[in-house]
Amino acid sequence: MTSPSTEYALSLLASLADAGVRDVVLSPGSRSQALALAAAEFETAGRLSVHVRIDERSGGFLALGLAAETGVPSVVITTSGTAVANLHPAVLEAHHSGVPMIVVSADRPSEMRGIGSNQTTVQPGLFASAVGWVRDVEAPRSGPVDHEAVRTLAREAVAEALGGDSHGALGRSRGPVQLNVAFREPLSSGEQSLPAAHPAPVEVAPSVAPSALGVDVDPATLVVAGHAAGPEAEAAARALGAPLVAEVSSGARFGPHLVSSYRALLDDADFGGRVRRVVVFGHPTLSRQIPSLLTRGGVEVVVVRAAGAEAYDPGRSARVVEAVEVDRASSGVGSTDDAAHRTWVGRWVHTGRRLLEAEAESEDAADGPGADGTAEGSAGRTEAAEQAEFLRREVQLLRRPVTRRALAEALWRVSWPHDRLVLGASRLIRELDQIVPGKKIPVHANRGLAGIDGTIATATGIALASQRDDPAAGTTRVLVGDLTLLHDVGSMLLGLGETRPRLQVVVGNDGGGTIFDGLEVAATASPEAMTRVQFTPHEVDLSALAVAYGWQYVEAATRAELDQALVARYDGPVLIEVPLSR
Ligand SMILES: Cc1ncc(C[n+]2csc(CCOP(=O)(O)OP(=O)(O)O)c2C)c(N)n1
Ligand SMILES: [Mg+2]
Repeated sequence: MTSPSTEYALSLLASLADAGVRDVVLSPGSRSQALALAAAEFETAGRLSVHVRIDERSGGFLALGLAAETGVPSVVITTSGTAVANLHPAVLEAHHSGVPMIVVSADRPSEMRGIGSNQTTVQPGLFASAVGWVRDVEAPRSGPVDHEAVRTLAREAVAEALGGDSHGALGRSRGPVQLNVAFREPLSSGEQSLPAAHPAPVEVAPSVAPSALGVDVDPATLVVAGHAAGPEAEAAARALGAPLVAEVSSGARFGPHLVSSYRALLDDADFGGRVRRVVVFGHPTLSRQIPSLLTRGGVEVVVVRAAGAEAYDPGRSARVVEAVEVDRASSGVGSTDDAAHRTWVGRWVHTGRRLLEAEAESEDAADGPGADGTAEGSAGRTEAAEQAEFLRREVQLLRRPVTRRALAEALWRVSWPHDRLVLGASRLIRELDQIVPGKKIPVHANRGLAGIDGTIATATGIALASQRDDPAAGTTRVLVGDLTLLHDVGSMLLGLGETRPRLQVVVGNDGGGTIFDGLEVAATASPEAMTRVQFTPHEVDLSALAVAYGWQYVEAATRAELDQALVARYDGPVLIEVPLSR
C-alpha cells in the first residue's frame, strides 16, 4: 500500500529532476521522510545525486557549493521546525551571491499549525526577503496525484531559482526559493514506484539588450572585476583599452591588462587620481580603495549587474546595466587613440608589476638572515663556491617557517585549471588578493556576505560536483583561518556511505582571529580586552579533530613541508595545518 505523502514526494522529485535538478541534500527527520526515502530511490535509479548530512547548516552550505560549481539549482530537504532555520545562513549567502537553490521544507498540515503542535512553527516566509519565491503546498490527500500541477510547480521553482519567470525570460537575480510542503499521516509508505523520466531542463535567457559603452581614453577608464565577475570583465578591459583591477575570486584575474598591487596604485594621485570612469563587474569586497574610488566626485560609474540580489553601488549614483557592449565604432582604435590607450594601460600594468616585485624583495630581505641573497664579497669567489652558497640559501629558505605570503604563493603555484581553489573569509583571501599574479584558475569564495561560516561545507560541495562531472577534475583546496575551520568543523563529518571528496582543507592556524589585530582601535584599546573579545584565542588540537572525523592530517610548518603536503596524493579528504605567527 502506498500513501499520498509518498506519491506526492515521488512526483515532486521526478518533476524536479526532469526540470534539470541534479543534486539533493537532505538531513534526517520524520516529517520529511517521504521526500528522503523517495530521494534514495531516485539515486538508486541514477536520476539524482543524494547527499546526506546530519546538520542542516552543513547541508545548506553543501547545497550552496554544489550549485555554485554546477550553476544548476540544488535541492535541500529538511524536516519541520528549527531544522529549516538552520538553513538561514546558507540561504542568505545564496541570496547575496546569486546562487540558485531550492529549499523543500516539510511541514505540519494546516489543522496542526498555530496550536502548539510539536516541532511546528511558521515556516513559509521564514527567510523573509532572502527568498524571491515561496509556495506553501497543502498536504496531499488520498486519490491520484495531479502530476501536471506538480510538474508546473517544480518548473516554476527551478525557473525562479535561476532568476527567470515561467516564460524563461531572465527577470531578476538567481538565488534561493522555498517550497514548503505539508504532510499528513501516514507520512510515507515503503512501497515506491518511480514515475517515468521526461527530462526537459528549464532554461532561462536574458531578454534585455546590452548597453553600449564607447571606447574613449577620455574619460580615463578603469575596469574593476569583483567577486564572480567572470571572463567578460577581462574581455571588456581589453576591448575598452582599460587597465583591469581584478580581485582574486573574480574569475577575471588574467590577461595583458591585469594590474598588480592595485591598492597602492588606486591610492596614488597619478594613477587612481586620474581615473574618470569605472566599469564594475562582479561584487568587489576586498579593499577599501575600490568603494572609495566609486564614491569620489567626478568619477562616472557603470555597474554591470552581478549575480547577487543587490547591484554594487556604494555611491548610490551608478548607471546599473544588465550587460555592456563595447562600441568600437565611436573610437579611433587602430589610429592615434590606440597609442593613448596603450600608454594608459601600460603605465598601470608596468608600475603595478614593479611594485609587486619590490614588495616581494623586501619581504624576502626581512625574512631572516641570509634570505636576501646579498652577494657581499662574492668577487673573487669560484663558480662552484657561489653555486654551493646558492644551494645552501635555497635549503635554508625551504626550512624556514611559513609566512602568510608564502602560504598564499604556494597555494596559487600548485593550483591549475582542473583544480578548484576555495578561499575563506578573513586575512588569507586578502593576502592572496594582494600578491598573486594572473592565472586562469577557478576560484570560489562566499563573498555574498563574507561569513566565516559554512566554508568547509561549501568547499565539499564544490569538490563533489567538480569531481563527479569532470573525470579530469583535480583537487579542491580550501584555504581557511583557524576560527573559520572551527566554526564549520561539523562539516568534516562525512557519514558512512557518503562520497569522500579529494579535498584539502589548508588551515593557517594563528590561534585566533588575527584580522582584528588590524583594527584601528587595536592601537588604543586594552590588549587583554582585544584578545579576549576579538582575537578569541583557543588551543584546539586540530590533529585530534582530524582523527575524530576520520580525516588524514598533515602538519606543514616549513615551506618544504608545505610544498610537499599540497602536491601529495591522499585517499580522501585531508586537513593540512600550517602554523602561523600572530
Ligand atoms: C558568521 C560570521 N561570524 C563572524 C564574522 C566576523 N569575522 C570575520 S573574520 C573573523 C575571524 C576569522 O579568524 P580566522 O578564520 O582564524 O582568520 P584570521 O583572521 O586569523 O586569518 C570573524 C569572527 C564573520 N565574518 N562571519
Ligand atoms: Mg586565525
